[in-house]
Amino acid sequence: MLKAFLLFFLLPLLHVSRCFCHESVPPSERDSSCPASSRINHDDIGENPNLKKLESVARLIDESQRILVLTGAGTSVAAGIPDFRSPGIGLYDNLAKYKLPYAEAVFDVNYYRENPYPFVALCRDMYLALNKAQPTLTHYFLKALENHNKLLRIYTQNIDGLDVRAGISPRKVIECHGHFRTASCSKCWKAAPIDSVLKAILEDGQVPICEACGNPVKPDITFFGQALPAIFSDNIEPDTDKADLLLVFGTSLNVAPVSLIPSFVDPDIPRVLFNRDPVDMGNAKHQRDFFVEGDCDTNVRTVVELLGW
Ligand code: CNA
Repeated sequence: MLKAFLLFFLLPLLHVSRCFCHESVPPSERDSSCPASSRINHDDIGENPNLKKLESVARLIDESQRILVLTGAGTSVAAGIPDFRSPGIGLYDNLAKYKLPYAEAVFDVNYYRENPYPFVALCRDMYLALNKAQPTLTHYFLKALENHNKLLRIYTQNIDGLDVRAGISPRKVIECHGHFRTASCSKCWKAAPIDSVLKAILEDGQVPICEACGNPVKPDITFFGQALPAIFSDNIEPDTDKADLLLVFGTSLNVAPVSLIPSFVDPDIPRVLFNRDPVDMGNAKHQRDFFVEGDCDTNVRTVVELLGW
């Protein structure tokens, strides 16, 4: 009920602020009585500073059947796609040439209707990078979760389509912030043919215009101020109710309503954050949180070796 209430009010994409570590691992979770750890080859794993914690994580994965996954831009950084908020290298620190009133304006639907040129210019660079990118080790790990019948669903904030390109079934992936496969008007929401929209943006450097109302058209990636795709609200409540483990990868959890997903799972469900930075997952009632610091691919490699997959 609370989830439905929050989702109703937070359905439009919103920016929120977070920057703090939430970790509470009871001592019982910190030992290494992991069934998978009997298969460890320490020579292969090397000196991962998170090894003890990862043994507990591998045990949780081994024991779970309905793993819910939440991914963000950090999952695809190793594929050559910059994230938004990493200082210096993230997209938001490299937008000066567009003279935006604030960084997020480039993805704001109201701003786009008034001034579509910054997004159109950015889209050309972004789309080329997305097209060249190949799935990362973390994407293939998620595919392995599906192969082992452990994957309930992936909620991704990414718009790069790399989950499906890693071979994960589309029905297992919810693209919370949309994708580049379709397009529509930013005002009347009439669908427009994606091929001509991409041609206008990528080849001609032009703003695609809606034939019905004359406003700028854009690919169906979700902008701030826009509702999330219905597939998100249709599935989030049953999925968070069913989950027996939550894995979160490479996100600053700064964008609502996706940032609420970790607080939607029951407090007794373990939550694992794989991220370079500490991030608050919300809901202090959770007693079984793990923060695995560092690059997700590095830590996922260790988990895979611990699991013997
Ligand atoms: P963000 O706010 O840029 O946060 C990324 C987080 O990932 C940060 O906390 C980083 O420290 C962390 N990180 C970076 N690299 C790694 C790594 N290799 N391993 C582990 N952690 C890492 O991005 P969010 O995803 O939180 O923000 C949501 C936005 C980003 C969504 O609306 C996306 O559409 C948007 N986005 C998507 C892509 C993509 O599709 N690949 C790229 C850039 C931004």
